[in-house]
Amino acid sequence: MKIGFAPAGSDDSLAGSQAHLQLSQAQRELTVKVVYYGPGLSGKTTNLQMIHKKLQPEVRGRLLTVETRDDRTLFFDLLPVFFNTAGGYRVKVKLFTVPGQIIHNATRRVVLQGADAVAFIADSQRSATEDNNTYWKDLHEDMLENGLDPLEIPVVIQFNKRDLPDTKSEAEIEETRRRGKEPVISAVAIRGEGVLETLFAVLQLAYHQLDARSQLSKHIDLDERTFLTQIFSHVDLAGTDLEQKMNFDSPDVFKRSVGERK
Ligand SMILES: Nc1nc2c(ncn2[C@@H]2O[C@H](COP(=O)(O)OP(=O)(O)O)[C@@H](O)[C@H]2O)c(=O)[nH]1
Ligand SMILES: [Mg+2]
Repeated sequence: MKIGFAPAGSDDSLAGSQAHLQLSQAQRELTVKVVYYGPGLSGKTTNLQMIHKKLQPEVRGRLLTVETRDDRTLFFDLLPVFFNTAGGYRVKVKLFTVPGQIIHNATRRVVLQGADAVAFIADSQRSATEDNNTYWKDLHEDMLENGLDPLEIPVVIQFNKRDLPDTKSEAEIEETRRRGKEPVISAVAIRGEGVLETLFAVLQLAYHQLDARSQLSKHIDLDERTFLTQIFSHVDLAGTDLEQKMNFDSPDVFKRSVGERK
């Protein structure tokens, strides 16, 4: 399968040496790509479905998802999120999932192409430990295959399915958190728990990655706070930790808000 990610190597792209930087000055458009990666059935599609449900229609596109009869996603899912900056740039955040159930699948690899950040969705059940480890290894291999530097592309780890019996203990998850550099988030995606927290963490790291690469704050006057606020002011945050974290009281936050599509 071919997926048409336009390379940003054209003359009008800033710092366009990296093929996965999608900042076009001519089109005044920035594309941020986040990939939800992980073993089959870990809950990647469920994460995107929950995000879609909680996003206001004016910033979200259609969630494209293709499922087979046995309820496993056959192809990738795509959820586009849009907003416009005060400086007239259109920002597109594209959330992709990989098809997980086919080992060493070429499609899975292609979907990772051009990723700015990755949310690794692990299944907390003990029976899934081996699968998680295999896919964690595959993630790094797939990154290298796509010319992505695993040391550079930020990853957030979500331990999903915390509601099920015989899952990793909190102490074990804490141990993972302590040992690695990646943020680790516990989730029950079917209930929406931890889903927006994971999205927030991965978008924050995606911003850092893009800013380090192309100085977004300087070139398109898009700072981290505005980037995150533009998205999360259009998300139903009720009952999440993000309610406290995001402070939308400041009026200048809304001055920048355009929030309309096209
Ligand atoms: N118990 C439980 N089931 C979940 C959770 N998240 C997803 N599932 C279920 O796990 C199955 C696979 O989820 P899906 O999102 O399709 O996984 P994907 O293959 O990674 O896209 C589905 O039946 C989901 O309803 C969760 O937090 N708890
Ligand atoms: Mg799926």
